[in-house]
Amino acid sequence: MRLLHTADLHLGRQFMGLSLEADHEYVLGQIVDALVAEHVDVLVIAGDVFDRASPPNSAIRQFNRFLKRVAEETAAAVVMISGNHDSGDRIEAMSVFSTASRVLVRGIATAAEVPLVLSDAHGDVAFSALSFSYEYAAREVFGDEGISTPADVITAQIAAARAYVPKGARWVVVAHAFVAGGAAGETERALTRVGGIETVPAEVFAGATYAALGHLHKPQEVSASHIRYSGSPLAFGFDEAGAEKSMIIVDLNAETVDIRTLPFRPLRQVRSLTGAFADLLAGTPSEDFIQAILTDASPLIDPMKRLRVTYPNACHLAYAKQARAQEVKTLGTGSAVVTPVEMIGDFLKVVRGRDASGPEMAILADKLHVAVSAEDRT
Ligand SMILES: [Mn+2]
Repeated sequence: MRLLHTADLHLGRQFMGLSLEADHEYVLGQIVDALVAEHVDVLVIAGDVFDRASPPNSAIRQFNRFLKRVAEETAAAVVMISGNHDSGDRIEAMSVFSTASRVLVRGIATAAEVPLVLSDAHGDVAFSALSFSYEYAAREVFGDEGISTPADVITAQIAAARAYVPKGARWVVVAHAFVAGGAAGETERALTRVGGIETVPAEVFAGATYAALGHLHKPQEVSASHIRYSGSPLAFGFDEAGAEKSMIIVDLNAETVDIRTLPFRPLRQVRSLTGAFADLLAGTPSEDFIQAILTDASPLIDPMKRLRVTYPNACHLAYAKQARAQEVKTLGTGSAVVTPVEMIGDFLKVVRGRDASGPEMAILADKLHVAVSAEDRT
């Protein structure tokens, strides 16, 4: 049986104020194409379908069009859960009249975690869809006041799911969680509302043939090759500039699991360009999302406006000098023995790129001495 695993679509999201609708349309089309070309049996979407609990209507219509294409143009079953950005009730609404033999949509956690069971020549495969749930909601669902962390929530969901897995069946667990050891970027939102430990140990997935995870936006396996994040189809921040995004094709064989990735082709890439302003202006014009790091020594007049002539979707600009100056914030914090003179010397070095001269240091020491003496007198 062949799965296509994706997650973190975040439909309705913007990139620094710029609409991603066309970019989403492009990758959703690639998912449909892959379902057809790869003869996929089950499409798995592991949460964060939408970017917000109340996404714009355009995003809802976009997802409806996508599901309609999956239903009409492919033979794939669909297993889908809510993520922490979704409204669980909104996702749950899609399950009400869905075809029970082909679709499992879970927006709200349930104590009756009945899987979708499909079969092939090797036997049954059970799909448990563990929707994202906050602790307070899970306490009510499971009647357990002891649930106080995301790990407690998943543990309760897994126990509920395991009870319904047919004996001898291969077991796919779909979840939206932060598994310990995974690498987060800058665009994931914390899973706990009041702080505290948000990670879940990989051991909770013991017994699963494959764990299809959502939440972390970078594609990665965590602790074992069958416990995996597909990552988001699009880069949502400059921390992922140049990173390749992909969907996962999983073949569940009789005893083994084969995993490979299919790269997404982005409509517009996310890129970071470093260089002198004049060189960047002379670069190849591009519709990509651009962050420009200028190496020019002094600030320029209205650089963003001029940059957008070449890069209409340039959306962030910084001076390398400033980026370097930000490092000064950490100066001296690692060591308790930095003297005021040394600290100012470090500051001058970071700002100007060279050490303070001997005479400068002498002036500094003198002025500091005067200032400290004046303080002592008051
Ligand atoms: Mn997400």
